[in-house]
Amino acid sequence: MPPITLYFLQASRSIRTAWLLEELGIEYELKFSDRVNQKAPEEFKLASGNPLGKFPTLKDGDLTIGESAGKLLPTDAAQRIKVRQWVHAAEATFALHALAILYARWHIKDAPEGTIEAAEERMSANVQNDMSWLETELSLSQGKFLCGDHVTAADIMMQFSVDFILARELGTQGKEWPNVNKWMEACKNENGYKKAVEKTGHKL
Ligand SMILES: N[C@@H](CCC(=O)N[C@@H](CS)C(=O)NCC(=O)O)C(=O)O
Repeated sequence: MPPITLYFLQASRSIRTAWLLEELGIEYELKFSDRVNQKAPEEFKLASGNPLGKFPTLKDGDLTIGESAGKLLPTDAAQRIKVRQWVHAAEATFALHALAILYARWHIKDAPEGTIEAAEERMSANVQNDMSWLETELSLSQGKFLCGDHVTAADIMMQFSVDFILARELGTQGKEWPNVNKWMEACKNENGYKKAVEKTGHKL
């Protein structure tokens, strides 16, 4: 069997899949690309075979898989449902709200002075709502991760979205979420995460 290949775009959600593969102990080959003008280069998109040209993309033989949501589900039914909730919230809620702000910064360059800042302040309400929800849920967890004391797919999906929000200050407006910071530290101290970062050079 040829190894699984992970197409890894730098400074992207690709870290989720690398972390997941490390947690599962699956060997993989890495193909890297940096961004050019914030985008993935055309030849990298073509090589990956992903019709959307988005990353991470995973290739396993004839199978090409996009979308970073992965495995690592607990056995307890209620906990599994919670994990699935976070897996979807990472993209459909946290990333959605934060990316609206990022795209405004990227694409509305010729707006009159102050327009983007004003729009950003309004759009930040969603991000802050999301972060407060996460802050409360973390206080209710029985362990240092989102669903107890072990890493699950919930942490792997949510970690990137939240790290990105904090690093780019997308809607944070100077606010702090202490439980979120503690959880982020716990994620970054995980062996699987550290190995993934070491192998890929991931850096926001
Ligand atoms: N929902 C997808 C989103 C994938 C995505 O948008 N990836 C971005 C990087 S974070 C990308 O490949 N951008 C390159 C481009 O648009 O050229 C996932 O979770 O994997």
